[in-house]
Parts: sequence; structure tokens; C-alpha cells
Amino acid sequence: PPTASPLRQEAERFVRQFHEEQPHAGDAEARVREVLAEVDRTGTYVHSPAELAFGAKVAWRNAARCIGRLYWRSLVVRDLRRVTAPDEIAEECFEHLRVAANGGRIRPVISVFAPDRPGRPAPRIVNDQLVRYAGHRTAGGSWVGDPRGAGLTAEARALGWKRDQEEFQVLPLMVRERPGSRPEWFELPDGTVTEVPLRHPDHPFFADLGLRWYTVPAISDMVLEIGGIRYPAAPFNGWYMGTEIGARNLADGERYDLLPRVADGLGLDRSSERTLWRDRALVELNVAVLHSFQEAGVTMADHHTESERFLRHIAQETRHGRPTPADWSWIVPPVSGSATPVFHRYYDPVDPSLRPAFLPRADH
Ligand code: HEM
Ligand code: NRG
Repeated sequence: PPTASPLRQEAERFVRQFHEEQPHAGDAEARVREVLAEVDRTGTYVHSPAELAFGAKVAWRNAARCIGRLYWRSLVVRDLRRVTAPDEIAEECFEHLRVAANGGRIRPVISVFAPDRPGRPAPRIVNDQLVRYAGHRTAGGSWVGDPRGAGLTAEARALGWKRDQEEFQVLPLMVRERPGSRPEWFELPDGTVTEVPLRHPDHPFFADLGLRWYTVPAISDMVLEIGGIRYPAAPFNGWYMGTEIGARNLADGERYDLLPRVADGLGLDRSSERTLWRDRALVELNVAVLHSFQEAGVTMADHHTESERFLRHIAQETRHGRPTPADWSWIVPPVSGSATPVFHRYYDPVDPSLRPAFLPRADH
């Protein structure tokens, strides 16, 4: 049998890590022998439920761009490896959203569908998040909806999906049975997507802008890789940090581009950049996002609290003798960076070979 295939090496490395971190999980050497024999016999191997759960949690722990890692141990892992039919994948994604939304008390959840196997690639979710708003460019060059959703909107329409053009129109979930095959699409059923209408505690004009956002950010286009096994359909979510919505999704010029309208509502002087109307509008937009989620009873972190938690996470990992690789440019919040403690330091270097990991999807 081959002794040095990448899969054998990754499998052995993972099984040893699993047993090192979980000393009560049984006999490491016996499991290594079993896994390697299975790889030699079948070209792949099957994780135990405990290995899968551990692998998913450690992939989160290893996510160098994620500020939310303090709670990595609490990830709810839904083992759906037997689910391969697109309609059943969609149904379980909808159940994922309901489990995660939890009436407002957001739970971090991952749903792990079938892995790729030799000669049998697994299904893929086309959407980059389970919930995304459609976006269309008008004849005049302006946008209706989220420009980030434009590609998915075009794909959905090519498959026969058609809806009115609205600012916050939830896209259908599209699932491919195999890479390259024509996706099937599924409308998200009523009650699956919870959204929060946005208003400002002090400025009534804000509610009239008609803004809203969904409560569960569920990334669905990353590959979960554990011990050399790739799970291309493994959507995961935590809760939002307010700045993701208030300082990026609604504010970026390439997204909803709302700073001019918010500034006008606030009566700010936009005749010069030096009035800092953009900065002042950004702060009030972020106040509105945090206030609205709070009033709706939906979990959301502010960037000061989440920054402080992240430094506690690093300290906790240090006590366990582990580094916390982190990407400064992703960790530091997009507003008020220097007012948060994560700005004022550097981090352990990012090691692209670190596993388990969430990887960007290479194929579609
Ligand atoms: C990225 C926060 C949970 C994995 C991020 C980002 C933020 C964040 C702010 C940067 C996103 C951006 O700038 O677009 C949080 C918070 C969580 C949480 C507040 C609350 C519990 C999770 C969970 C996982 C995860 C449960 C996986 C199990 C990741 C990964 C990225 C990321 C892989 C990088 C995404 C990319 O490369 O595009 N997170 N996160 N996070 N998070 Fe978390
Ligand atoms: N910025 C994106 C979401 C990226 C991931 N953020 C999280 N992840 N909070 C957006 O939709 O604004 N998470 O798993 O909680």
C-alpha cells in the first residue's frame, strides 16, 4: 500500500490531533491503523460523529479572519452526511436557518452534507450565503437591491426564477447535484428568514428609508476540510457583528451605498469631505442597526464587545498552548478601528496549511 499519499498523511495528522486534544476518546493508535487501512482499501474514509464535530469546531478555531472565535466549542454540528438529493439539502438548509435563528437567540450552527469521494464529487450549494438579497442594475445605471447579489440573481433568473425587483428580495437557494450540473432552485419558505426592520432611536426619518436586514449570516460557499476529506456543502453561521451590516453591506459604495441618503436625513453638510459627513452618517447607521436588533430581541455583537471577546479568546488559547493565527486586516472592525483593542497589536502569522479549515471554494 502507498505510504505517503496526501490523504493518508492528512488523515493520520488529524486523527492524532483529535486524540491529543480529546484524551478520553479512545485508542489513538488503533484508530490511526483503522483509518489508514480504510484509505488503502477504499480511497477515502469516514469520520466518526465525534471526529466530524471536533473537526468542524477546530476549523472555526483556525479561521484567521474571524473575530468571533471565543465560542468555537459551542458550535452545533448537524451531521447530514447521508443527505445528497438537492431538494433534501435545501430542506435541511431551511431547517438550519430555523435552528440557528432560535426565536432571536442566535445559535452558531454548521450543517455538514456529504463529502467528496473518489470519482463521486458531492453536491454544491451555489449561493454564497443561505440568505442573500437579489440585485439588479437599472437601465439608468443605478441599482435595485444588493449589487453583491447580482450574479446569483442572474443565475436564478436563467433557471426560471422571477420576482418583482425590490430592495430586499430574498434569493432562492440553488443546489447542484454535482459540480457543473444545472442547479435546482428552491424558494425559502415563509418563516425561514427572519429580518429586522431598521430604525434609529433618535431620528424618525430613518425608519422611512425602509431598510431591513436578515438575522442569520450563513456562509454556504466554503469547503470544510478535515483530515484530507473535503465537505463542499457545509453552511455555517454565527451571529452578526453590527458593523458588517452598518459599515459595509448598507454603506459600501459597491453595496447599498446609503451614506449620502443617511447624511441628508441627518441634515449634514455634504459640500466638502472635510465636514466628515460620511463618518457621522456611518456612526448613526451603525447605531440604528444595533438599536433595531436589540429592540427586536435578536443576538448581535457590537464591535467593541466582540473585539474584547476576541482578545479573551487569544488569552484562553495561549493558556492551552496554542497560537491564534489572525489576519489583522479582517479582524479590525471597519469603523472606529483604533477605538477597539484589536487594532493596537499584531497577531500570530496565518499558516495556509493549517487544518482543519474552511477554504474558499475552488470549483463550482
Ligand atoms: C469571518 C464574526 C461565527 C467562520 C468573520 C467576520 C466577522 C465574523 C465579522 C469577517 C466577515 C467580513 O468581513 O465579511 C463572527 C461572529 C460570530 C462568528 C460575531 C458569532 C458567533 C463564526 C462561525 C464560523 C465562522 C460559527 C464557522 C463555524 C468564519 C470564517 C470567516 C469568518 C471562515 C472568513 C470568511 C471569509 O473568508 O470570507 N466572522 N463569526 N464564524 N468567520 Fe466568523
Ligand atoms: N460579512 C458578511 C458575513 C460574513 C461572516 N460573518 C459572520 N459569520 N458573522 C455579511 O453578510 O455581512 N458568522 O458565521 O457569524
